[in-house]
Amino acid sequence: MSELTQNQQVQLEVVPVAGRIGAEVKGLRLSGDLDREDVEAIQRALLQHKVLFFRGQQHLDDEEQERFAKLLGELYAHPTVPVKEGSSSILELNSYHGGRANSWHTDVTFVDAYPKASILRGVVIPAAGGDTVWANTAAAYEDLPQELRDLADNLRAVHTNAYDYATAIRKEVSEEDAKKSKAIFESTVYETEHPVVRVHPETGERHLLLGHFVKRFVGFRSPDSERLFHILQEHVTRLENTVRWRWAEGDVAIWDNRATQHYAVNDYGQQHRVVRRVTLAGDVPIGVDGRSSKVLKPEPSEQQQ
Ligand SMILES: O=C(O)CCC(=O)C(=O)O
Ligand SMILES: [Fe+2]
Repeated sequence: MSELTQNQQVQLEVVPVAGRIGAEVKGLRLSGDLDREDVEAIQRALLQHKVLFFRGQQHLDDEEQERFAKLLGELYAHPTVPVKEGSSSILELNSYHGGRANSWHTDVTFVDAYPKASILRGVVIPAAGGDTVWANTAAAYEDLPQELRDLADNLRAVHTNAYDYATAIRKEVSEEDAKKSKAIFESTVYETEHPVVRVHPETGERHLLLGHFVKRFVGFRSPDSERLFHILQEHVTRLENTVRWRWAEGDVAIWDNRATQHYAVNDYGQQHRVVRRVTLAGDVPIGVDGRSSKVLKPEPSEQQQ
């Protein structure tokens, strides 16, 4: 280790998992005590690969996960879903309580400064199933024909947490639990207008900013909005742009939430699955034309109450 820390830049062992997104980082024990050089190396690898995977981090508990996360940024608590008891920012997704995120999304895009990254730890993992898939939203933009890129560059979309709930009904979750989760998730309704193409504040890459919180495109009738949404969103989720992770307990995944969407595959029936997430504060997106995102709801007067 001493040899490594003398180098200006620590070289991590980073092994790509798929062709366009995702890499496994080997031989690193995550903790709140990592050297600055290791933290910087993680940050560089994250910008390059967009999702990083770390096996064998069983030594982490909630507190140590938060301590590690703080090395990468400022902790961010979800605007409506309460944090896990006894923690300052852990969000638990438990399959016994309806925590099944099987729909493509970028986290919390219904607010303006949505999180820049999430750090997810596998706590209880089914023997088979329950993988998570991530998609590279810069590769999706690059894949578009020039004419569609030009169209997307000029589009703005309204994102909300009060989205079409019918599409999210899951047969493993009782109607009562589903209603309860929905009431909590939407306890304050947020709406934010974002550029459809976000310029990444660190890499300068252009990314499609879509996912399931999108309600409509500004200036479009809803049938046109829906059709156009599917055309663009399908470019994001093309298998060529994705990486799929087979979890083991103790694995940690970190994703750049400005550069990806993700989907938790709901193929494990009644089995137990628990993952815990810590999220890092992000900044307000800027589009290709230099315009920022804009909050529509809650209106400024409501926010003060
Ligand atoms: O359950 C998972 O694997 C991912 C859930 C999710 O969407 C998240 O943690 O943000
Ligand atoms: Fe998510």
